[in-house]
Amino acid sequence: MARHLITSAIPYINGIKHLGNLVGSQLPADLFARYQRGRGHEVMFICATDEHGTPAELAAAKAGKPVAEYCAEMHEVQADIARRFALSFDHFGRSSSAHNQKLTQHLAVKLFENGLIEERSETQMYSPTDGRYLPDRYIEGTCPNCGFESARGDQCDNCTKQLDPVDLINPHSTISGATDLEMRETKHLYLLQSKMRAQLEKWIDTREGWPVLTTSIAKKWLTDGDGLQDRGITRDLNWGVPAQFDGAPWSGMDGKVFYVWFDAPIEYIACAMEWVDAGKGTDWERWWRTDKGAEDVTYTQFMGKDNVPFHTLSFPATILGSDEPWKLVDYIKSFNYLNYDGGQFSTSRGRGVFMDQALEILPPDYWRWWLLSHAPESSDAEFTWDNFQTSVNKDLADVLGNFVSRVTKFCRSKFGESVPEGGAYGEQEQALIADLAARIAAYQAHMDAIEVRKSAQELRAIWVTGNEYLQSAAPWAVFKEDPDRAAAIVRLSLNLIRLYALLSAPFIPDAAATLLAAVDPEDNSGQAWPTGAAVDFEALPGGAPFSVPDNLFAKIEDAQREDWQNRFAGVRD
Ligand code: B3M
Ligand code: ZN
Repeated sequence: MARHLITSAIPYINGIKHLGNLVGSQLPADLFARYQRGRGHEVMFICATDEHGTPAELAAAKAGKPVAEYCAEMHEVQADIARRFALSFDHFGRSSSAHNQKLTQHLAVKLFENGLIEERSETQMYSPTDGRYLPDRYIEGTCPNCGFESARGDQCDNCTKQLDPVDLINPHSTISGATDLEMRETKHLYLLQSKMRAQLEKWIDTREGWPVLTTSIAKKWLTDGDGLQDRGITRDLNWGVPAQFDGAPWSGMDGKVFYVWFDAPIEYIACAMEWVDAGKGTDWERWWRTDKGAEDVTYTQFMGKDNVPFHTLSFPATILGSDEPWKLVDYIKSFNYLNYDGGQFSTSRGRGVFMDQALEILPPDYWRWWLLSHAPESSDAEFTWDNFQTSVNKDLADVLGNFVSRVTKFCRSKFGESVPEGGAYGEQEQALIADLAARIAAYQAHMDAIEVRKSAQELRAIWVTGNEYLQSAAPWAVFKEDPDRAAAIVRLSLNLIRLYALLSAPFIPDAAATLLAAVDPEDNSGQAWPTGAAVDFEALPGGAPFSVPDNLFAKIEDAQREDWQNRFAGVRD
């Protein structure tokens, strides 16, 4: 039994994620976790909310709540939506946990001891009125480039020019509006990534079979002049992992916290400690410490392409630089962007469908199927309502749903609610079985390689194969002349439904559970993953009870599609 550690990029706490976020990390990670569990392997699947940094502080201020309270609430909201999307995390943690704070501080000390963190002085905007140094995003003023009056300290939203707060004309604090800002000298901690270039390059060069998208981004950052610069890892904020703490080998970092991207990936590890605290397991070290059993773990990360540099360079720099035996990632699966109906999804403008809204209009399996079968793997992909309607209606309703409904209803009307006995599988059945065996092997190979779209295509082909068989074997036509022959056809078809339930569960877990409960209510056949000789077409023996499941998938009507298209075109309130 193999052991798989699987992490999804941890979503920012501020707000509910849209479908583009979902398909770029959490959903394909869930697909892979469910598949590996289905294969009988041991899985630790981890995700969390990313709670620190300016965005969290700003969102809390906007909501009129203390930031800790805001984060606690939003964590519950995101956890609930994840559950409703059937995301099967073994634990959904919080980067603001005590474990993450402790581990982040511990790793920073290790890096310092290894000569990879140093203190540097710099000048920064200080606001006497607010009594604090202001991070770039807390300063606004007029853009020197285009004259836009609300340009941020780091960037002008009007002309997109990257800015430094000192470039702004008439800068003021966005907290108090104060204009009496002054430049003062302050200290920050820097991670000396430049010292680690050779080690990181060697590590990346020895990764085998990584997707081109992942390695090309990593390589670009390594070799481009400004790629692997030393990086300030502290910020002037209150909300975060304090940079000054008992046992810190530096002083003068009061009022500063670690940069959110420094502590966020460390939460992957801390989350496993939270998993122990939550009583879900006992031994996190055998997943994360190569000196405690994690050397035989396969660790796979899922993320959108914008997160790749942090996972191929920054986080490995932390891990390698600590010189402690932490498990490093074995495979990074990254995704391009999903666009929305002729433009981009936009959180700030509320454009597109967000996870909570999606579940208000349709069950999770509809979304899971469309998103995964259209995952933006080799290039960006686009969600359109037309395409969504077509693929739900064809793949789920016409192909899978219709097959199940025809087989179970026909059986009930002619043979009653038990698997028909009599007859034997003939040539046509043997041909189907051989065809399916090859397709199942192909499906598994794609799933093993985390080729999400190809897996979906093969699964769809497996469903289609059953439909075509049923159509040509036509038990309704032979029933009168040869009821035994009809019985064999229906028995095989019921077994196909069982097979589909097992194979489809990673994509559409709810529908799969409904199918399995319908055709094998007593779980006579076991639920082992159907592979090789275990692809059993007589697993449901003659005489076993079954029931006709409720209509699995409803078709999307044109009127619904138009209604939703209009509803989600505008701005979310
Ligand atoms: N929260 C960005 C994002 O959600 C960031 C990922 C952190 S992964 C350690 O896309
Ligand atoms: Zn501008």
